Amino acid sequence: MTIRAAIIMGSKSDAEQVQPAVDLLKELKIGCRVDVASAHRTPDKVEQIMKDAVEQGVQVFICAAGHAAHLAGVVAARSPVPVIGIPIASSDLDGMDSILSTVMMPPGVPVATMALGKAGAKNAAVLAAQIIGISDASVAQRLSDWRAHMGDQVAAEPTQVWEVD
Ligand code: RP5
Repeated sequence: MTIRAAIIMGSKSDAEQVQPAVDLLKELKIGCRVDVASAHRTPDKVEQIMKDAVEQGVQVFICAAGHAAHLAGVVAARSPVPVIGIPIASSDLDGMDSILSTVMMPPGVPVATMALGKAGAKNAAVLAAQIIGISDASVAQRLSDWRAHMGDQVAAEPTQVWEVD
């Protein structure tokens, strides 16, 4: 399978929060690599992963990190392809630090910042699929089917009624 997306997380401890992105990319049959590397603790590893992933032809990076989360920004500084950031709540500030670190990029170096944690991870996979789907009709179709199914599930929820005296 061709590698189309690259997920990098700042620590193995982020894995549970990132899992929805992994699951959805698999469900949509999008080839992906997943690495653990820290912008602060292993900057050389981050750079090597980036180089390898770009050579492999990835079309989007998904970067998840907590605390002063610079991973997505560091990748965006050099990436020729779009970077999606997932802030992770892993510090005493409950993720406000990682949200601000990920979203407040300076002009010219964008990071498409998702919601915090698992919801953000799922949305990162959806956005990645939309990006890849621009040039791959089969991915676009699978995403469209997935979204329709998601809508059907919500639409099928019945009305709940209860009476009070
Ligand atoms: C961040 O620090 C990581 O992304 C993680 O969210 C947090 C804690 O990392 P560990 O100390 O669990 O490795 O860089």
